[in-house]
Amino acid sequence: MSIINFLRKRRQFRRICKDIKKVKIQGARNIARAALHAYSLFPGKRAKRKLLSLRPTEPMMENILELISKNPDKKTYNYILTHFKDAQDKINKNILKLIKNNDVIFTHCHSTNVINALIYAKKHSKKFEVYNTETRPLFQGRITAKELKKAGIKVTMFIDSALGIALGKKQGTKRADKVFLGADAITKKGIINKIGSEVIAQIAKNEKIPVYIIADSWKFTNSNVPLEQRDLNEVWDRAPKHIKIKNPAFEFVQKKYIKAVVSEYGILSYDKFLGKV
Ligand code: RUB
Repeated sequence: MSIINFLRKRRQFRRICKDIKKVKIQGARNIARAALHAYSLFPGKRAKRKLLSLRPTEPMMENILELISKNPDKKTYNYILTHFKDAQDKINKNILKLIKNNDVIFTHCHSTNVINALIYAKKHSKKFEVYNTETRPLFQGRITAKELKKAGIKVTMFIDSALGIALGKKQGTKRADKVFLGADAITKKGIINKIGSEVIAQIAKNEKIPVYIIADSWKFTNSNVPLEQRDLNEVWDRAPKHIKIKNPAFEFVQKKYIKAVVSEYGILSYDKFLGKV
């Protein structure tokens, strides 16, 4: 490799790492895909360790880095990319069966698996609207709202603490018919997703609104998944000293709150999904 080529690749690798760390590249699938590309620039243990250190709650990234590090060739690289596409295509078709005309779908944060499926449903003439939450402190909900709006889907964004209003029929809003959440990790006992997801699932259960997890099955892991704690400055930049701040990025949603997992395997109850992975 020429020195110019080496420097160019190093710059690219560092840029991807920075963007993943800063959540400019966000969501399990986008992170895994970017990590795959970064790894292919400098295949090896060091690159793998570095990438895995960036977002600790990302088993999909771990799964694909495991795959590519065992067979660091073009064939495996393409196999992984094809999987992402095929899984999403199947998820999209399953979502089409789930959405009824005039549904109000509630979603949280920004999930590529969820958004692509909603856009597919819209393109296939489903009439529905979306309620979403802004998702403090990094406002990924704004990305969701913008992408849905661009696709011609009616979207209403709520502040996070208005969850109860967005889900139940209160203060002039309709009742949500379904909750669609993405997942960073799927485990035997439940899923891990953006902070707020557990409260959403609990309110939905009280309101008898079904919660669906829309996710590629490669997010499944048998390992213990650490829950990422993020920089306190994201919550309050230059906060006065001696104020303790917490910034948990993710939380666990027990499987008892989940009506079904919508993956490339179909729309399956949690336990049936586990039987497939
Ligand atoms: C994103 C988030 C998403 C899942 C699934 O969190 O919680 O719901 O990652 O996303 P963050 P996808 O913004 O902190 O990465 O469907 O894109 O894999």
